[in-house]
Amino acid sequence: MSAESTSNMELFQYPLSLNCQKVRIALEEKNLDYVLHEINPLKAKNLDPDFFRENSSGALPVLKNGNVVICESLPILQYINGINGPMGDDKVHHEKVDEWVKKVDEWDAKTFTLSHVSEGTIRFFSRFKRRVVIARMAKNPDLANKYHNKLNSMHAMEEKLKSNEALSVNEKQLIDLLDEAENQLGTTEFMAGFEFSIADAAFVPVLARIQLLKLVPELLKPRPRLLDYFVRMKKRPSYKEVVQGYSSQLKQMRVLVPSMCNVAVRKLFSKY
Ligand SMILES: N[C@@H](CCC(=O)N[C@@H](CS)C(=O)NCC(=O)O)C(=O)O
Repeated sequence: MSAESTSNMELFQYPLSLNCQKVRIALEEKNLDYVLHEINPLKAKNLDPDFFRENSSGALPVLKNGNVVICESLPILQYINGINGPMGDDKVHHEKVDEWVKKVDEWDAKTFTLSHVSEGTIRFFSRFKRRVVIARMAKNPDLANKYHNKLNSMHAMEEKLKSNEALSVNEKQLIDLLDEAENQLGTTEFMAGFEFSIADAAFVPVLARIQLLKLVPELLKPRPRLLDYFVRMKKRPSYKEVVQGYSSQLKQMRVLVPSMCNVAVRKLFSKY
């Protein structure tokens, strides 16, 4: 049993982010209390100096619990799992949980998602974001190095999206994950045993992303056990709470359109 107090738990996240969904599903499944703070990366809120100072990759999610600050979804998932004992108790294979969450983490969800978004949309947001970083760099000389690194990583992502080789490695990694999951579901109901665990919390948003990108016929239909698993997962309150509101392109537009308008106006008036 962890003696960790969870009364001050705060999650900095963005609801459309796959990595944030993993962590939120784990929090919901564990029935933990937490306060949500929405940081919209499309509007470059993750680059605001106060947030960026504590998390210089600017990436979401970030979990705070008192003095504990954890960036990156994998260590956050592991931390949540440790609170009051791991999910699934003796009904899950804990080594398998560990292996699986790492394997899902190794697959770059951001690259996969962006490779299915139109070049025009990516250009619209990334040009804006670049200008925000440059403006912030000038206004916050103490963070100049960190903003400079962020510019480099944004550039690296743009290059990665142009590389057919990088994209096919990313796709192959996903196919391997799906094949392994299909195989696993031949012996257990969940990804690492007979109960829901963080292995499932990490994986369910991957399936939701496949659905969002309309790739079910290609990626899930040939894997019937996975399809059935996804139907079962969608019935869970955690899915309904965290993912359902953002599970179709139409639903996402409710969130994306206001962000696009905000960015368009700020570009028009050079408000970075
Ligand atoms: N490895 C990180 C990846 C986090 C990540 O890429 N987050 C995206 C959203 S899914 C993000 O914050 N993007 C905004 C940015 O990097 O500026 C994790 O697992 O937490």
